[in-house]
Amino acid sequence: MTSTESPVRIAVSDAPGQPERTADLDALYRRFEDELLVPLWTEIGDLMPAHPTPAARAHLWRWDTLLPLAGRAGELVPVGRGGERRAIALANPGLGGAPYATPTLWAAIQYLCPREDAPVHRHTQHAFRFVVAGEGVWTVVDGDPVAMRRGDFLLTPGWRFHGHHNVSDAPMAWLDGLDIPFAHQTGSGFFELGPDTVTERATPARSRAERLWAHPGLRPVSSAGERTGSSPIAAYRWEHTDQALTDQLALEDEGHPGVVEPGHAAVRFTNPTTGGDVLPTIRAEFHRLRPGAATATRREVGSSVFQVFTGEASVRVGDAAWTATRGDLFAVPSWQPLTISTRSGADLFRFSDTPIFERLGQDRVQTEGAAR
Ligand code: GTQ
Ligand code: FE2
Repeated sequence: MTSTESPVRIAVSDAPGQPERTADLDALYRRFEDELLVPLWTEIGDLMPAHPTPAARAHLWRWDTLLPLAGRAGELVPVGRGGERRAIALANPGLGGAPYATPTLWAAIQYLCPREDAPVHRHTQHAFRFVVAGEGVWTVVDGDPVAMRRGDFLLTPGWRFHGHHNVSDAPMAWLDGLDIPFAHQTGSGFFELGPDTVTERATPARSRAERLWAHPGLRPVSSAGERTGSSPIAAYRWEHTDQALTDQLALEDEGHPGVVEPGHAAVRFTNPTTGGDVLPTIRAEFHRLRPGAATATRREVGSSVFQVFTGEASVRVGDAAWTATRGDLFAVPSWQPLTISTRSGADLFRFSDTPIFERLGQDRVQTEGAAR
């Protein structure tokens, strides 16, 4: 479109302090457009709202819908070089069809057929896997095979070579979480193929990373496997997560502190070298609500994705409300008030981009209208 036919996109606002619309003013605004310039005074309400008004929307994806579609992809679409992974991403309805669960977070269901391999590659984007059901796949991270089983939370920090192989006779599906949208929107990602030769075929119950790093309150005196920014623990096993949550609720029964709020136990997966988050860009937590419990209504800066692990949860995010059951995933945009309650009791896995905002000093949390 040439400058002569382009309409003046800039609306002259009725706001106090704005000049009358005149031919001179229109000409000025047209010149701004020609020169790819935008004055702040016409945009400020949108650009700098009083509080976050994210484009992303609260949305629920049902596991009962996702799993059969992933299985159908398993029948029709091979896994190999090029496509790399049979991963199907959640696309937030507010983000224009991009494969972004939120502006920063990728969430996908990945599916491997029996005896299938996903080839080795590496990327600077940080990744984790969470297993809502099934077993039989080993993810091999820098040559270290890591078993994936129900309830496990597994890490593939950025720039580690990784491939997956299913050694069993059953297909397996799991949740992938990565900071792909953050890397894509900021133009900060790198990617490299690994060797085409198939990876390590061993299937140990515990990875070398766990044997070195996953002992409560203990770390090796050597720095083997230690990296800045990411946890060296390759897998956080369900038995430990489950026990921590069970213990929190038992302590509550005995009148001792530890739960987040009545009937709500929660743990955060941490980097044992720092006590901080497992990945530079991603926080991961596990929440357990007793039957009949409800969370306070909370909003916070940054976005998150939840997956129900067990039970049935009534979820309210802003104006949206759903009943979510096992495997269901939902996105919570920045600053949207979130409340979760349950009649049956529920376990929920959660991940978020909070570390980004904490690092930048932009984190805020508000519970029941009271800033903390
Ligand atoms: O398993 O390596 O969902 O590289 C997206 C990108 C999974 C993986 C995804 C990936 C992977
Ligand atoms: Fe990958």
